[in-house]
Amino acid sequence: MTRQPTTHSTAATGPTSHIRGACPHDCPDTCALVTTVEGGVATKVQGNPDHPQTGGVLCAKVSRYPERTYHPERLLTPLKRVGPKGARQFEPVSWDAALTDIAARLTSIAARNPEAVLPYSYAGTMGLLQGESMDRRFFNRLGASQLDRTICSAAGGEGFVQTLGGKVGMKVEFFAESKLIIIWGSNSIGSNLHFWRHAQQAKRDGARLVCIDPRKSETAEKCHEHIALLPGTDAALALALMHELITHDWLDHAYIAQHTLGWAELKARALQWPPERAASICGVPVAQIKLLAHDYGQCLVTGQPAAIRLNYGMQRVRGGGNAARAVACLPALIGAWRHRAGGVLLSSSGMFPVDKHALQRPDLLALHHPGKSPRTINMSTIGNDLAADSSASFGPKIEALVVYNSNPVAVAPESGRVVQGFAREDLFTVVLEHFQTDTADYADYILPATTQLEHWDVHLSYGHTDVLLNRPAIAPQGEAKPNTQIFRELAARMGFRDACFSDSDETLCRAVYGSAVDFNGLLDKGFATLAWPDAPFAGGGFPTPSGKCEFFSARLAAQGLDGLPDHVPNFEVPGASSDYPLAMISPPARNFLNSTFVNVKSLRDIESEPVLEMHADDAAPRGITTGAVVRVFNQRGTYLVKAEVSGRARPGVVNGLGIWWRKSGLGGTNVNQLTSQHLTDLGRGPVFYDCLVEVCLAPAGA
Ligand SMILES: Nc1nc2c(c(=O)[nH]1)N[C@H]1C(S)=C(S)[C@@H](COP(=O)(O)OP(=O)(O)OC[C@H]3O[C@@H](n4cnc5c(=O)[nH]c(N)nc54)[C@H](O)[C@@H]3O)O[C@H]1N2
Ligand SMILES: Nc1nc2c(c(=O)[nH]1)N[C@H]1C(S)=C(S)[C@@H](COP(=O)(O)OP(=O)(O)OC[C@H]3O[C@@H](n4cnc5c(=O)[nH]c(N)nc54)[C@H](O)[C@@H]3O)O[C@H]1N2
Ligand SMILES: [Mo]
Repeated sequence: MTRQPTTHSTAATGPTSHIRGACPHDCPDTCALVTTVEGGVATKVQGNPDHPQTGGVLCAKVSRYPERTYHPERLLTPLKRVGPKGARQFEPVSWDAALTDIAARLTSIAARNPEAVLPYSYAGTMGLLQGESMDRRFFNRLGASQLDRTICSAAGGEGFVQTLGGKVGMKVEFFAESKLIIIWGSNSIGSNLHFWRHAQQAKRDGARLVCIDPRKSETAEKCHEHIALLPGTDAALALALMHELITHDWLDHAYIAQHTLGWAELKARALQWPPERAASICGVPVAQIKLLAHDYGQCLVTGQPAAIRLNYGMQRVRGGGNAARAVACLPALIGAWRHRAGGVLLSSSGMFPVDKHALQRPDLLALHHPGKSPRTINMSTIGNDLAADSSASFGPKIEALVVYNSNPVAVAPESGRVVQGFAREDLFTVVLEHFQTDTADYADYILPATTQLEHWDVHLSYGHTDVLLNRPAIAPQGEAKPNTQIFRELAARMGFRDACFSDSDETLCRAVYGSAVDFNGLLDKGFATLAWPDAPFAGGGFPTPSGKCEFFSARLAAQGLDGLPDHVPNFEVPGASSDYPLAMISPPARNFLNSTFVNVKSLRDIESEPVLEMHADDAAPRGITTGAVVRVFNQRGTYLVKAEVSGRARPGVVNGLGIWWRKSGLGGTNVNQLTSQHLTDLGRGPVFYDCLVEVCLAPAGA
């Protein structure tokens, strides 16, 4: 936690101002920022002390914002490729030349079939303007392929939609009043710092904290109990907890009868999961499962609130959707929802009344391409999809990619395949970026984008219930432009005449929430709190079709899927006979945000270099010691990295902390060289943590 923001060294003179903004990063905390501007230069970025969710405190990463913004490697002009694909040979060109050529190329591809053009974006900025407005309008108007944005939260999100009816749950501030907090699949200290403050408050007031995570993370070591289960076994654990609640009758029968659906079926399923069965699958002691069930059940007996902070770490495996479903059922069993400090929170994003239609204008598609419904490409299988030829089932070969707010060459699974796709000489690739990322290396054109300090935006949060506004604090650096402006200008050059392409950023800001949020209040204060009830499901009222917590999902059953949650084993389950006996997970390094900040020196200095954490039991027989360069490999590829023999790893599981840029790795690859393009049981998400590998000492000089 950093209270003292770094000061940018540029000598600045002139008037000083303090500009209110919002952190743009893909993180549940969505902090309110105050940027100090001296003589036109941003010298400090601090947490807004007036915003209760931020409490004046930022993480180490975002307090380095000036360092990132004024980084000597910031892209400041449009660049055009002049060498072979991926050779990193570019020359500066004018905006006019770049946009004119890009428009001509896209127009000629779209004239044959607009679905040959694919946008590729994720949450490099979570801003609703810079990530979900003009860009979406542009591709809807063009009739381009749609992108299924699954890379992060699709499986868990779908699990919650099927069970609770949406990405809804407890208000984060009430965790401070809980008496039992289960932190499930999350390293909160690293990735959800402002939640951790509430957990600390609860701990001081006598709450018990339990962490469920294969890795002994910074968070796990500060909880009273750490359940270090094998990756992908969370549903088995949740079902065994249900088994114990049932057999001890730690059940809120009235809540179950009134506010749930499918109890008899769920009960029969859970009774197949005695703790002994789960313990052998999860690789944890039976006693630990019984103790957790006891603690959870006692909250019902004593009338104390029990809360679960689920995060996305546990859904990046084949059965991730089912696991999220199983966990989402637990609070109803003990009536935890009756308390405002009880229940579960995975994501609060479903609580925000964003007017997506006004922002994205899907009607442009119907207007300009009547009767057409473009195919959808899953961003998590981009490696395979870039290799696919035209066919009746796939549609046209992908001929053009427009990438923004994402770094797929580093973050998408099976990056060997992703690189092959991006290296296609016949693929026309445009990348909107701040930096020359691994993805930008493969571009035909790189267009310099503004950062959060340089543009307008409006935000939701997936960890709290406040809307935030971001005002620009400084002028755009070099010739950088906001994504909104780049798509506006591209639309004009493509001859798109629809009036919505002239909307200013301020008009877009007002459109995000329409009349649901008082925009003048937002301009005034920088944030606004949603009217979400304190104990939203105390009396039922879940946003499911039945209005109940759906243990049994008729919607899933109608798709031919299991209507009940179950343990779905990983695609890659470790076994003694396997060529690849170790499970690898790749959770984020604390001082990076996915692959963002990897090039910010002060943060990279803290992380030092890519490492693979290994338990001594796995390292010793392989002759591996801390600092040794090891080869991590499987049928998909090889990753060279330094080993760290560490108590953070459990036996049988290695932790390859991410997400480094490939070019900063020893052998020019990163962990995603090893991950697969398989998809989750629900939501079509990636399975980054469902991955077997072998590790050996690398030959000297490797
Ligand atoms: N500092 C930092 N903060 C971040 C991010 C970052 O990269 N760095 N990323 C942001 C993003 S994009 C997201 S989606 C959010 C969400 O955050 P998450 O993606 O949930 O990331 P973590 O909090 O690291 O939690 C993942 C935890 O799950 C554990 N885990 C792995 N496999 C399993 C499993 O099978 N079961 C269980 N129970 N646990 C498992 C990992 O060891 C890790 O500690 O965080 C955001 N915040
Ligand atoms: N092995 C492994 N892989 C993973 C994960 C994992 O845990 N393990 N986590 C996955 C998860 S949860 C996620 S969310 C994805 C994240 O993957 P991405 O969404 O691709 O996130 P980043 O790697 O942070 O890349 C975001 C890029 O957007 C750029 N950017 C930021 N703001 C702007 C802007 O305003 N305009 C433009 N044009 N560009 C901007 C940044 O410079 C950065 O390069 O990675 C996934 N990949
Ligand atoms: Mo994510």
